[in-house]
Amino acid sequence: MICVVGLGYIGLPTAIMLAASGNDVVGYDIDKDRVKALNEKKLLLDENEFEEEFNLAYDKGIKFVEELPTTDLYIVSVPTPYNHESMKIDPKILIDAVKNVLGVCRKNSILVIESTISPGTIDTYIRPLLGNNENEVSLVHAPERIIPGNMIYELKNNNRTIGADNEKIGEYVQNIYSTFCKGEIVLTDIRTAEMTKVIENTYRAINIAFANELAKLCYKHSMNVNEIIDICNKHPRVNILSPGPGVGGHCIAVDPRFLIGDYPRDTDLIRTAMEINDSMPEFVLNRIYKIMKDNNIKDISRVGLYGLTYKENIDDCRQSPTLQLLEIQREHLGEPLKVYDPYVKKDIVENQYHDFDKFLDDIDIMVVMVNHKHLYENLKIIGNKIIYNTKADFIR
Ligand code: SAJ
Repeated sequence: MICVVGLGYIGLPTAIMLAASGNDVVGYDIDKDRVKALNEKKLLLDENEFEEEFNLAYDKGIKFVEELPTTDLYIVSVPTPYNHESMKIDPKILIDAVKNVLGVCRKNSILVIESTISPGTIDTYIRPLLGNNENEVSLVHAPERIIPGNMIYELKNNNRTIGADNEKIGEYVQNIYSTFCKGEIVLTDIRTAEMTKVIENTYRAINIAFANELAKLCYKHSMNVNEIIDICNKHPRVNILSPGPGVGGHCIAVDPRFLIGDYPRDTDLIRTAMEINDSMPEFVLNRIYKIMKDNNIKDISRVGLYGLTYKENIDDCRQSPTLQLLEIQREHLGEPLKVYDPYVKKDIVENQYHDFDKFLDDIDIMVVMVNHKHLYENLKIIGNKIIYNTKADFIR
């Protein structure tokens, strides 16, 4: 029986896919409300194909429990935040989860860590928990690559990496994942697996930073950055990403900082890239002030931010550029801007609207922070608002 520890953005779909593919799965989470909701068949995740897989997993007998069960295979997928000062991983949640597993697991158990962890985390923080390892527990690192908004498809089709201390254990875990993953599952050592995951996201962060620096340069010198990028990308070996109002989420915004924290003297490019991405919310705020001045609008409460999530067509707001911008505005003692996001049903900031019409009535300038499909489905009601689209870099 496989126990998936942590039923969040990654653990829950992973548990569902394992069960839907015929594995005997028990899902455990420290949040008893979450476990209760899952036992009441509440989906908790709004992703394509998730409902079908969830129902199939249910039919095949997946269980959700409030007490950590005794078994011999655990997949741990819990948050691994970073410490803002040291820029190093904060492994506390992961350490607590592993300690709980070690308190109940059988002899010769396998403990797979899916959480994104900085290189050396398992050696530094997890291996010492095994002590002299009389229980002969095997550690494995199996980072995931799924992208919110396309999780089920990517869980089935993405290539994966399994880091293990020996080939036999690696092959065993590879076979488990291959029950639902049709991509190539590469076996390597644990430290290499830790490194590859963080480097993949760092590669993306650097490329986003390049697009963002181009956006700032083109704005300053009155050129159209999106037209330039579109033309450049017609080159067979050029693929410039899209500029935006900043970088959110708990991955691209976080993982590169693990490398900066661990290798401060060897990560100049990475540090500069993160500084560029981190500078974008303030860049947007300054452009808002300029637009207000150009249109003789003195009242900041006439400005509304469309989009609170960290990217399109999902409900995840973690570290979103809008939250970063509102924080800057707060630090400058500025009045909080109005905000509307069709995907965010709960109040998470001041001045948050849940009615698009009312939001539009109360503003003169709409700043598009996230290009949700909802926006393009409702263009007709926007009327003659001044629009600053931070992702398409146009102002109307
Ligand atoms: N963004 C841009 N411009 C772009 C692409 C993204 O500004 O061209 C912004 C987005 O708006 C968002 C942020 O970057 O605020 C991150 O979005 P994302 O779609 O790039 O990434 P995530 O965080 O949703 O998912 C990433 C993926 N990693 C890579 O693509 C290398 C995913 O495969 C990982 O599984 C995930 O991180 C993770 O959990 O590590």
